[in-house]
Amino acid sequence: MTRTKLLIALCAAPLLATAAPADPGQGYIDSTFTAMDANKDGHVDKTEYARFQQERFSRQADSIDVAFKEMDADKDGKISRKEAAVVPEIAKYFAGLDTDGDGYLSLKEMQQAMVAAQTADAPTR
Ligand SMILES: [Ca+2]
Ligand SMILES: [Ca+2]
Repeated sequence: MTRTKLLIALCAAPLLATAAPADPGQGYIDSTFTAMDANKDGHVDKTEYARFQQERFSRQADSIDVAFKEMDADKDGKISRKEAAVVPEIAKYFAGLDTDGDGYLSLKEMQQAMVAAQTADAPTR
C-alpha cells in the first residue's frame, strides 16, 4: 500500500506543478529530453515526443489501474471522498479531479488526471 501511495503521489505531483509552477531541476529536464530525443539530433520532434508520452502512459496506466483498485475499498468502481482520504495528494485535489462533479472519482477521471499531468510538462519549443 505504501508503494501504491507513492505511485499516486508521483502521478499527482505534476498536477500540483500546474497549480504552482516549480522548478523540477535542470538535471531532470536534461535526462527527460535525452530520453525523448530518439535519433539524438538535439531536437525532439512531434513523433518522438508522442512516442515517449505513449510509452510513459502505458507504463503508468497500469499503475493507475492497480492504485485505483486498491483505493476502491468497497469495490463499487469509483473512489469516494472517504476512500480518497488514504492518499492526501488525491484527497486535496479531489474536487479538481472529479471532472463530472458527481462526487466520485472514476478510473477514467483518474486516467484523465494522469494525462493532464503528463501533457502539462510538454515542451513549449
Ligand atoms: Ca468505492
Ligand atoms: Ca466523477
